[in-house]
Amino acid sequence: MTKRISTMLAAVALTPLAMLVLPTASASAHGYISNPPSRQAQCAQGIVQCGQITWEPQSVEGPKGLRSCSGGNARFAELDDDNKGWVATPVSRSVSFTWTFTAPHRTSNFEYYIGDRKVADFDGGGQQPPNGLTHTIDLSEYSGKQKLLAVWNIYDTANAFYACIDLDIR
Ligand SMILES: [Cu+2]
Repeated sequence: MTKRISTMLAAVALTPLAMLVLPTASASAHGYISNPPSRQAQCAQGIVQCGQITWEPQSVEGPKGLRSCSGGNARFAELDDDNKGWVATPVSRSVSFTWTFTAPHRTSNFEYYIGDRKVADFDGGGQQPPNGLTHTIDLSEYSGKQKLLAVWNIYDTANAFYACIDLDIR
């Protein structure tokens, strides 16, 4: 067999593998709020000791409409535990939230909740968000320790990504 033919055969042999790998890679391309550090960010940074979420803080994906920190994922259930020692970040009453995307999905909108109340909603226009996207929210009606839930609703799937951020509003 010539070298050229064997190279061609190797390329043919690799193609089905690449086709299997690529959709998986794009499906795992998600995001989370990195600053102030969300619960999954605190896991990833080793601020709090956690399980599987430590290695994939961008993967808290679940059906739209949930109001939980884990997005309904049993393997990330510890994110719902308010007594796990999350560090509440001291902030002033105007707070900027920065997203890290491992690759951006087209976006319906971003919602922010404290308790049952929606405190902010940003339209995504069906577009891919820029990495480092930052939303600034007025939280002057709140003070002290608060748990804020951020929801990233995806435009072209039934899913959303969830992140809880523990704040100490001063
Ligand atoms: Cu994704």
